[in-house]
Amino acid sequence: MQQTAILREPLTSNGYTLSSAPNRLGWLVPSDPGEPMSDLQAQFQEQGYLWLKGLLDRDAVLAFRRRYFAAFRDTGLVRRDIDPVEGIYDGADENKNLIRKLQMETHRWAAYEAFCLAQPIWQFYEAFFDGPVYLHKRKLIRHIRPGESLSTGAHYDLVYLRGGADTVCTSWIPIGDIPHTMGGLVYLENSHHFGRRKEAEFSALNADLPPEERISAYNKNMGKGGWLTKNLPTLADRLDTRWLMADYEAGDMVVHGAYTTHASTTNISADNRIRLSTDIRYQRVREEIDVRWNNHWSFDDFQ
Ligand SMILES: O=C(O)CCC(=O)C(=O)O
Repeated sequence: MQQTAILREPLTSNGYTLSSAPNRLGWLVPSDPGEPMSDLQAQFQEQGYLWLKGLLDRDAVLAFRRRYFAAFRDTGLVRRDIDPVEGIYDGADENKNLIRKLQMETHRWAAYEAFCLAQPIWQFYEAFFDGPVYLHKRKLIRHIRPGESLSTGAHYDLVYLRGGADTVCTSWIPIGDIPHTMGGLVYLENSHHFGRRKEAEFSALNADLPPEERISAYNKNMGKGGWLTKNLPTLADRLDTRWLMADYEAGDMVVHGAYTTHASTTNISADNRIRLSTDIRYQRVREEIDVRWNNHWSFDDFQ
């Protein structure tokens, strides 16, 4: 039986309020990374995602959170009088230029590279893919302020990675605890089937476009920014399914497939905490790699 999600405040995304009816909102199913790999693979095939609890060393994740926010201490992003690991939003006098500059730098830190290449991550993928793996160079760290009006719209990742294998997986890693009120990812239940159908439709529509356009998330047949929609409640109604939320903890890692639809909600942290997360992509090294992801993220790249 589906349980009603009891929320203190409804979740919103880009101005839309998610229904908390039990057939529209639910919880992500956690997985134990210690389970046999064949079970995890079967679960991934069935769900389109794996929420691996405690795969990573919690202290190492929190140390990275501290390091990240410490770098922003002179920008007005975080409160200076509190341990940066807390990531408490200041916002009184934000130096937006300096924040942008530091964002470019943090994406290029060797320490960030090392974080993304932590042994539990690549070893998980080697077992999951049953062979040597590749980490895409283009990786994203996102800090989301409380109340920030723009959330990630509903999309599946293949739209941005069509130049490579559709077996590519995303690791979404909370850097710090991210309870559902803090705007972490929500997943549309069973949407990996929908994603495949949708991509077949896009392929047919894109067939006559020049090759570069055909694989672009921004061509004339796609929604703005490659998103399917910003209207999460209507999408769930249309597919008669649920958005699945979670109380993520530092040490967790979610793996989602290239067709699994996901989005984010507004960070409504009661104590003004900034959501920090990274999303990075792993795949089999032997399979086709989308060359457009062969460089570090920057503000003016394609996404
Ligand atoms: O963290 C977000 O808001 C978006 C992340 C995302 O779209 C992804 O992990 O693929």
